[in-house]
Amino acid sequence: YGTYDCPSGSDVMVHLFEWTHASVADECERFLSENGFCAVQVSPPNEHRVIDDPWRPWYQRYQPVSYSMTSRSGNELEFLDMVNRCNDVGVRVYVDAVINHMTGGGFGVGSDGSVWSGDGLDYPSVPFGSTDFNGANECSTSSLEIENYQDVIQVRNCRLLGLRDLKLAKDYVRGKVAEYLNKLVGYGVAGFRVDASKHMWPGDMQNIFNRLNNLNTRWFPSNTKPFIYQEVIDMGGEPITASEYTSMGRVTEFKYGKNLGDCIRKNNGEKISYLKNFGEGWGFMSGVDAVSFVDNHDNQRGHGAGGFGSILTFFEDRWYKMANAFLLAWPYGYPRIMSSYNWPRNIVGGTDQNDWVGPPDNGAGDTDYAVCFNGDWICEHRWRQITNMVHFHNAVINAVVQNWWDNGENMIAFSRGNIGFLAMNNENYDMNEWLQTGLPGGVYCDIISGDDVLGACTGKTITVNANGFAQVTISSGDSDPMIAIYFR
Ligand code: AAO
Repeated sequence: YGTYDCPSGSDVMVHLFEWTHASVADECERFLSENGFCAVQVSPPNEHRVIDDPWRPWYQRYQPVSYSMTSRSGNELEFLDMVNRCNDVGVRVYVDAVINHMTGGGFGVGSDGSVWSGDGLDYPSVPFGSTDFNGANECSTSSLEIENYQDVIQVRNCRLLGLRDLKLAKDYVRGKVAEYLNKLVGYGVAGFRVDASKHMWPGDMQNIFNRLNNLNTRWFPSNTKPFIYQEVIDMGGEPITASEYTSMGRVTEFKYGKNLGDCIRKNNGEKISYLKNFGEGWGFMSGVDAVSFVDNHDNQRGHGAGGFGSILTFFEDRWYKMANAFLLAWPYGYPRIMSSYNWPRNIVGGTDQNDWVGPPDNGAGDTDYAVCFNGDWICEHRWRQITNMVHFHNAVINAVVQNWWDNGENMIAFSRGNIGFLAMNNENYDMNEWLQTGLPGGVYCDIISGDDVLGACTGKTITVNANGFAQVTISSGDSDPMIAIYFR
């Protein structure tokens, strides 16, 4: 576990949050495969609660009802079709696996027609019954809720946000979870984002992972285990740490987006020149263990960790492009690009009043939504500056950082060996520097301001002399105050 093997020249994943299976399949064929994406993370595909109040929030999909396969994104056949089509064009599918818990309280009928009762701890379609959940014997709080993140037993045996906490110590429960994951592996799924991993005992998770089958040999080499990355929010200050999980797979590094956001926003005197040793030098987990990202589906709306004052999202598009350019140019972690839908964000007293709003059209019966740039779907992964940096990332993958330069404040530049060069100006005055790019002499196309279409550059050009030097000018008024060039 914890290894991943992308098709060569593709080394980035994208989270197509709340896209339908049909739209993901189309996107694999028409865009992701062409643009160097290794994998797509899809929303939980299993049966989930259907919530009326508020109306069909995105988060209903984090309340499993069963492991049958009709969700807001589509049905089982559509899921299979997506996995087949993405795999056929070399794009891996990673499933967001919600295995720590089932629904919150209440009762109802799920997205695939199954009855459920959180009140009665009854999920007959699995089936899970009351003895399959942690209760007063395992969890000491009278509410059965996690009340104190300093208490490891609470965090893992009590309920997260009221969500009925599966007794993963039990063989039967482990077996049902493994059966679900193996069904997906059989379909051709290549890996899992494991939701709420902090709330599961590493030993329980290891037991389940040990039961996982090898990947489907129609697309993958024999004896290849699923790629695992675990959602653990470790900002420091809690007894549960990311390091408890790294032996089983990668772990989400939430410090990355918070600290990068702080530097770009210049919070508390932070500067982008401090990014010189971004990563382990900042106390992050080792890059080979990490999934790195600017924002995720939680913290872009104030859930999870990070905070609106730090995390950058598409709502602040200029800064956001700078952050993603850095993410993709800098060697740390397995980068994940967020791809969002729009919603009427309305922050009052630190809380987004509309943090619940689900995807446009509620996905109801929809097969072909997720049309980029129609105002509803943001498709950050298709923004030129981001897509082109995915190509840059793949081109420089094996090259080390060299030729770091900064002005001590908010101008930086660095090369990746003799393959790629990035410069960024986050000052409110122009940058005009004679810099070593590391690159062979020639005329290069800046892939931030334009595209290199069949050798014809639609953006700025940068001339590198025979010694690798170039005059780098970036106006502080540029809509994207950076340049990126690489050798092809
Ligand atoms: C919904 C309703 C609830 C209701 C529940 C049940 O909103 O009111 O009780 O249904 O009916 C998502 C939504 C939830 C939603 C849930 C189920 O976000 O709002 O609940 O679906 O529909 C913790 C977990 C982490 C989790 C995160 C949201 O550790 O795993 O909370 N993320 C995942 C998913 C997420 C999903 C779930 C889990 C559940 O990505 O989408 O929830 O499946 C501290 C802790 C963190 C903790 C945060 C938030 O963080 O360290 O572990 O995350 O608190 O509670 C600073 C600190 C940082 C701290 C943070 C916040 O940044 O540095 O450490 O402040 O205090």
